[in-house]
This record gives sequence, C-alpha cells and structure tokens, in this order.
Amino acid sequence: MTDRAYALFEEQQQARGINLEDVKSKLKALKIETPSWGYGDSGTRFKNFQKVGVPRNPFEKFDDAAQVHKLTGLAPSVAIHIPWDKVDDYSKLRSHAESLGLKIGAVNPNLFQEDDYMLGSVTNADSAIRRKATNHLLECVDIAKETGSRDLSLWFADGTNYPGQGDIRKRKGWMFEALAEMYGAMTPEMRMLIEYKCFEPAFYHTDLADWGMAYNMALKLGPQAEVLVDTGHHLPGANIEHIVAYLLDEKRLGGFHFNSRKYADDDLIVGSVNPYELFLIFYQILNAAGDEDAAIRGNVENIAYMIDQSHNIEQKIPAMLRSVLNVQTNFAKALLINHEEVAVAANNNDVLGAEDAVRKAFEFDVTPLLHAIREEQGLPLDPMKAYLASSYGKDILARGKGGASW
Ligand code: PSV
Ligand code: MN
Repeated sequence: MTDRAYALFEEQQQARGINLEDVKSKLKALKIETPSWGYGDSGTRFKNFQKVGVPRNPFEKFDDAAQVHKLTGLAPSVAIHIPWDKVDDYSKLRSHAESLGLKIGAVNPNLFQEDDYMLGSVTNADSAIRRKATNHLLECVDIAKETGSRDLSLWFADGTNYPGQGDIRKRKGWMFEALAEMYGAMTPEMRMLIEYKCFEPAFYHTDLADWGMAYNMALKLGPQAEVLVDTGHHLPGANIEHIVAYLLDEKRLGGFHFNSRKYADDDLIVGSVNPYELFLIFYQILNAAGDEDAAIRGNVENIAYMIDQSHNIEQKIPAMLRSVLNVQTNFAKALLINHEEVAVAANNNDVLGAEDAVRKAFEFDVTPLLHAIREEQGLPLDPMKAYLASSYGKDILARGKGGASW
C-alpha cells in the first residue's frame, strides 16, 4: 500500500518537474533542536502545573529528548537554559547527551527570574545589577565552551510598564554595552542569536521589541551576531515570512524559535494554529537557498531551527514529537514548490498563477513521501504511534510528581 501510494506521488511530482531524490535528501538533512524547558513542568502566570513523570534534572530532560530523536531522526540536539539546567560539571552532561546520540545545542542565559531583574537586567538603571547580568552572559559563554555549543541565544525580558519609568535611549546604550562585552568574549566559532519580542512581561516598551532593533544590534556588533525569529513574538498580523526573507537577504538570519500562537506568545504546538505560515516561512528559505549570492545560500545553510515551546496542558514528549513532525511536514510541502513556475508567473504579472504555484504545493498529502524517507532511515513510519505503543511514557511515571520546572 505504501509503495503504491509513493509510486503515485512520485509520478505526480515528476510531472510537475520536482526532483524527488533531491527533496528526500533535503528532508533527511533537516535538524530541529528541542528545548530542555519543553520537557519540564510549566504553566501560565496563573498556575504552574505539576505532572507525574516529568524529568527531575537536566540529565532526565536529555533522556526524554532522546526519545523524540530516536523516533523521528529529526532532533539531535537540545538547547539548555541557565540556571534551569545548571550542573556542577558540564562535561558530564555533555557525555550523557552524547551517550544518547544527542548534542547540547544553544545556551540560553536566563535574565528574567531573579528579584534583582524586576526593573531590568542589562538595562537596569542600577549599575551593579547591570554588572551582575553581564557577568551571567559571560558565564554562559564559558558554559558554551564546555558544552561545545556554537550558539548563544539571547532573550531579554527588559522593558518598562509606564512612560517615564526608564530612559529608553540610555537603556538602548546599556543593552549594546552588555552585548558588546559578551560578543568580545565569544570564540570565533560562536554565534550570538539575538531574540526580540514585542511585549511581555513589560507592557509599555521592551528594549528589543522587534526584528529591526535586534538587527541593528547585530549589525553594530559584528558578523557573529544574528537575529533569532521566535514565531510567537510578533504583533498580530505581522508578516513573519517577510521578516525572514529580509533577514536572509541581509545574511543575518540566525535561527528560529518555532511555536504556535493565536494571540501572543502562547507557546502552543508548532504548526497547530497556522500551518500555512510555517509553510510560507520555508518557502522564503527555499527561495533564498536558490539565490545566486553564495553568502545568502550560506546563511540558509546555517539557520538554527529550534523549537521554543513550554506547553502546559499536554503530555510533554508527545507534544514535542507533534511539533517536530509538524515542522517536517510543512518543510516537505514547501520542498514541492516549483520556484521556476512561481517566478515565471510573477514575472508575467500573473497574480493568480503565482499564488497558485505556491499554494498547490501546500495542498499535497506528503504522507507517502514521509513514509518513504522514514523507511529508508529505518525509522517507524508513524513516530507518534510508535511512542504511544512503547513503554517509555509509562516507565517515566516512576519519577513521580514534582519534577523540574521548565
Ligand atoms: C521568551 O518568551 C522566550 O521565547 C525566550 O526564548 C526564552 O528563552 C524562552 O521563551 C523560555 O522562557
Ligand atoms: Mn523564544
């Protein structure tokens, strides 16, 4: 049945001029980093829900993440958040990850959970607090050296709630000072990924509120600083694909934090609310992958695809599996876009033809294609079903309640 479905799919795609061998190799190369904090307990500002079986420490977070990778072949690295994942000896965490076939991915400093940071961390009016925050950034560079991580992903909760509460221009200067000090401490292999968010927890102004502010910092810092696009961090209606295309053209797209949102930073399963947006993001990336400028193609090669999701009401591991699989599905669909067809229609001012050439790729059922690559990779055809049929979800219940938060 699978073979027949694939043969039909192959015939259909060949007739459209799509090279399926190329599509398959690109699909097999897709890597998505999962976040350690997506495996721990989490909640909203109203309640942190405690679940039975969540990891009790960073080592167990890696055990759970290994399940996602084992069943999908898609998630070989795990981002860590400091101090949530602070351990005495990072080489031990690194060996543990490696023993599971994983790598430690991006290191995320945490400058939003201490009382000292209530009015800002690197942009606090108090120079002692700014020093403390910058020292934490430097500590994270040292941790990245030990874990062998290339990327440092930075998100600052810094902002104000009322006009006049802070001097916006001074704070901009302090932000740059801290980032520049951190930048200077990085090794030449490291990258600083600067994340922006329009609001929350600050409600009047946020120091790095949008991609332009993050890009401006990156530009002033140097080539090892790039912008990180978290799909949940935009105002409603923002055209994220446009931001992606723009940053790629400027060769400053560092990576993504994928998640879904309906209203704001909802942290829902990736692709659950607006899968077409995810598809269109990949459309822009694949368009840039065919650019004649090698630097733009180089940027595409180095995009860090990461999930940033701390889902609250679902089971942790299946929710992460669903997110990773949804990314794969929408990437597969985007790989079916015939860019030549789009370009011809666009150049002829054929609006409907161009839109059709993009949309029809989204409408294909890629299940036969995904089954074919999973079969070739020795993976279960349906990773979610395989997880639910395994004993892992039951075995971890022995951990009890009260595991790690985030
Ligand atoms: C902030 O909302 C964010 O997206 C940042 O990436 C943090 O590092 C992450 O969530 C976890 O709080
Ligand atoms: Mn994020």
